[in-house]
Amino acid sequence: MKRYLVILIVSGLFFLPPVPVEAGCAHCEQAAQLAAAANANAATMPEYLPMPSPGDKVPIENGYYLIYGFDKPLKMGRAIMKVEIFTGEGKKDTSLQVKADMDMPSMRGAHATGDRPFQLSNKGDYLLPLSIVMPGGWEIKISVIKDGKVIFRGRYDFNV
Ligand SMILES: [Cu+2]
Repeated sequence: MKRYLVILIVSGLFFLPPVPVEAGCAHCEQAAQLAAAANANAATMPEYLPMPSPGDKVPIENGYYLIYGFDKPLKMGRAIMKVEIFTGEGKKDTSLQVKADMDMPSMRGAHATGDRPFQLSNKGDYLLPLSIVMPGGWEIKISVIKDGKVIFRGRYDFNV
């Protein structure tokens, strides 16, 4: 009789409802996953160093440099960005590819253009039309590509 009692009590323990361990925290889990993904992205994201002012020489590599500028002061509306690339001897190199990605850091993604290629002009300038649709802080991130490899990354931040 006593033995049955013990068995009853012990087996009863197994039927206790399990303690709800962090039940209903699917949301926390999702937030943690998103944060982890963002951090992983940031870690693999290439760095764009701030460039000297428009009109100044920006060193690239092996003596190469670029000079960038705009067809007019940047304000709301359209403008054309110009990039010239020079060899160490000061000759224009028109064999490269230049791309730019533009966005407003304060509302990242809202006006992001993605990487867009500059077009080479007759004068050997790399040109890209820009569209500034909102007052505030903007960034332009440019990449110079040689034989399919990025050899330079730089950024220009401005306010309108
Ligand atoms: Cu905006």
